[in-house]
Amino acid sequence: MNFSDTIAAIATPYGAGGIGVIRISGPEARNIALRILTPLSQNGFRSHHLYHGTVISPENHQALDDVLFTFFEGPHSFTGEDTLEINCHGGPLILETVLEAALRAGARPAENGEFTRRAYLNNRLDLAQAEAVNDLITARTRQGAVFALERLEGGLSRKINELSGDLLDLLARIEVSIDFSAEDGVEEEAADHLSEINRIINTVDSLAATYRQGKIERTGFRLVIAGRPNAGKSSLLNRLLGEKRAIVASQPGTTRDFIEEATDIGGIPVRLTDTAGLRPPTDEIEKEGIDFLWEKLDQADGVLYLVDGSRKATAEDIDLFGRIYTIPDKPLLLVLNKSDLPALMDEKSLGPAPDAGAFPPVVRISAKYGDGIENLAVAIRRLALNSNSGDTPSAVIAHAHQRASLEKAKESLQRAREGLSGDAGMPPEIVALEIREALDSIGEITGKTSNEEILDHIFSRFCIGK
Ligand SMILES: Nc1nc2c(ncn2[C@@H]2O[C@H](COP(=O)(O)OP(=O)(O)OP(=O)(O)O)[C@@H](O)[C@H]2O)c(=O)[nH]1
Ligand SMILES: [Mg+2]
Repeated sequence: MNFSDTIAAIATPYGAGGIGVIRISGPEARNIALRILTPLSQNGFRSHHLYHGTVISPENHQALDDVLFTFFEGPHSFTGEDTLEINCHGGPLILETVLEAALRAGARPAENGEFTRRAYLNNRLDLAQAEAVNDLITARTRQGAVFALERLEGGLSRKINELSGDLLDLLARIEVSIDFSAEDGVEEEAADHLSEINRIINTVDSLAATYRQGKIERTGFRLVIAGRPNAGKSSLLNRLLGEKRAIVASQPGTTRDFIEEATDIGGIPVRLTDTAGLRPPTDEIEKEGIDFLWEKLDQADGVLYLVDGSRKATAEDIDLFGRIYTIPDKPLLLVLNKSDLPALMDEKSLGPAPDAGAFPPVVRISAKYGDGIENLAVAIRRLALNSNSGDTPSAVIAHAHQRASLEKAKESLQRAREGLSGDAGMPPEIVALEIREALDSIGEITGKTSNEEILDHIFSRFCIGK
């Protein structure tokens, strides 16, 4: 792709709106402005000033729209290039017409994310910030938007740069010790290096661990509600959504298909799935529904197992709970429903936990009357974030490739640590090499060491006009 020509795109979503924005960026932006705009004041236009004017056809000067426009002279613009923004009337036809005029006047259509990519190439943003632009646009909850804004403002980049700085310091010290290895104090020095590298590994680790929260804030937590027929699963779905979405009936086996809805629970975007009650199926439709459940459980990020606490536990209850409990790596919440009725079972009725220490958290609710729903929201949030406190860390990563880079850095650092401990008989030159590799891996997050392919992949997720 050529990044030195001039690009244009409609920057607002398709459809009718109060205003729609055309963005033009590149060396020809000023000339294009002169060709397609006639400001109502005749003394030209200054950078960063809003003007009222008319868009005209570059060939026959026919008026196309009455607009407000701003010219941003590079490098003081989002992209770092000369940029023109035209606020048109927000009709799709008008916007297409004005865009075509800009194209005929010397621009070419922008690719997805190309404005942001140019901002990155012109050092207006680093890669972590550029990705945060998209995360902010696509944020689904306030907390997700807060994290994205924090990354956009450089929170993650500062953390990464701090880490790189610490690694560079350590590298310098190790390289000095290579030159003066025969002198005294070598052992204390080695111990210092070792404790420093341990500290850095811990920092890398805790940053990598924020991925779960970052990803959930970005893409949502898939929570499946499972349980025996009549436990109140559909009642709970309706309660959590705040609307009557699923049929509730006293007849067991009411829900046969699965029902999926997205909602915000405790600041987390949650995709809830209500499923058919688990029991030996009575017909083919019910069998299909129950097969779906196992498929949905497979894809889920977590499971809410709901039981009717006003009934005595049966062998079936114990068996089913055991089956769900033993699915590996599937965070589980046990919810006892119908707390408005006398309790005839508790979590102990569901059999001894295979590993008593790790029994899932238990919440009592009444899906029908709403008791305990706030506690349940807190428990769902903790389950999603996999933390007991539900605290929010300062810098959060949100993309798999960011985590992969941190993991790679950690592996290099672990090898360097082995070398530093002296057991591996690794020469200090190799230790230094491993630290350099870790630096490269960490640099991928801010784009210091990224290649074209990674950049193509990242920016292709953006919309056109951003
Ligand atoms: N007293 C009381 N009844 C409840 C509560 N939650 C649900 N019920 C009742 O339990 C019955 C079953 O509720 P559903 O929500 O349809 O149960 P389900 O788990 O979706 O059932 P299936 O779709 O058949 O698997 C209905 O009569 C509900 O009114 C509750 O908290 N208290
Ligand atoms: Mg149901």
